[in-house]
Amino acid sequence: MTDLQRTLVLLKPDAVRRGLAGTILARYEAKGLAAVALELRHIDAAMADRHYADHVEQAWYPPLRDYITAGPLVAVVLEGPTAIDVVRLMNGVTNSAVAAPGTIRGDYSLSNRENLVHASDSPESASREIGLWFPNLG
Ligand code: FUP
Repeated sequence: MTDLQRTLVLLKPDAVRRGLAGTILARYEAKGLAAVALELRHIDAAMADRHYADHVEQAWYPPLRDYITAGPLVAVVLEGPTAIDVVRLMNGVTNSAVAAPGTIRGDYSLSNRENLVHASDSPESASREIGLWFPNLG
């Protein structure tokens, strides 16, 4: 299938802390996406800086770094047809307070920072992020 894609998804520390990791992963699976790599990780500041390389200069980055390193998260590579856009649609917009009901952020979060999930936003980002998180994935 020519539109088969992989995307890097993080079930961020608030998702794990709140016991929502399984619920969120189940939604992706029910949609038809397959996990091809999955790992519980507690990352340090250096890894956070690599993952959020595009954001490290933002004023809101230091609290974001504190949050993403505060506890374990689940890193997942999901695969399926047009997976990159599908997962972004399922996640909803960044600010959970205005994310549409029916999306993961819209259903389970009110926060602009603690918004439960990350997903690659383009094929280039997916390639970079999958290489960063799962360097041995074939
Ligand atoms: P998204 O692609 O929806 O995950 O959002 P961005 O890449 O724009 O931002 C990455 C993360 O930075 C968001 F998930 C939450 C955090 N963020 C803030 O903490 N404050 C902001 O004003 C914007 C984003």
